[in-house]
Amino acid sequence: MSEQRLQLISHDLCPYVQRAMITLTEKGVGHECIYIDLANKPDWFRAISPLGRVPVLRVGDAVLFESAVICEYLEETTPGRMHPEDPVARAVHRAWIEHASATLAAIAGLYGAPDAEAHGARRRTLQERLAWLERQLGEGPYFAGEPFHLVDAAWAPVFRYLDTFEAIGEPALLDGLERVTTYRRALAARPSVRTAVPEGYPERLRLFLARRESPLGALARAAA
Ligand SMILES: N[C@@H](CCC(=O)N[C@@H](CS)C(=O)NCC(=O)O)C(=O)O
Repeated sequence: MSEQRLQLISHDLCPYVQRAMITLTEKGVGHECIYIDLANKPDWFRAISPLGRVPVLRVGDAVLFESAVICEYLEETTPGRMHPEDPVARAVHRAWIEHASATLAAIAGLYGAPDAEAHGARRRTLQERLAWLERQLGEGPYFAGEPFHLVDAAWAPVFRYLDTFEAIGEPALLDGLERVTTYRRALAARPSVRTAVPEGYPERLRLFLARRESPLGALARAAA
């Protein structure tokens, strides 16, 4: 167990921060959480963050950045395995964490789509990513059955976006994807997932979307 003081530098809407939060909660690791405004990054943050992005985990004097690196560090240094023992299975999980990141990029593409045509094309890209997940998933409830793994912490924030998209009127994205639908439900019920975002998250996300000049932005404004 790490003896050093852990400080997580966060942003209230960041899906990559959620991965670290979920991992910290699953492993019961004490930490301090500091939220920053990414539109107005504090000088102290610029001074320690080479990429200027959250999450950052401070471990004593060391600065860790990139959510995958942070989660792997926590995996290695704290009790409770969240990666499979088998090296091939572990590599498969890491690959699907990458796919979750590509899916988050597709989500950002969707809410940033400048017009209806781009919106349609980007919806299809996102649905293709999710269809790949459908083919990969087993009986559930999680990615690899009953145990909750790091790969599950990586996918949970994907579905949190879909909750808000659907609440503001975007048509469902998971039609016909039964395993993904079951997975989404199981993740939403997990306590570590529920507590990975601050109070008022759905409305904060709606306001973030409402500032986008995009079809999803228009839906978010209309849902006020
Ligand atoms: N690959 C990174 C992505 C992190 C990321 O994109 N963070 C965003 C917020 S969700 C950020 O800090 N953006 C600020 C910026 O790029 O200036 C990770 O996995 O940690």
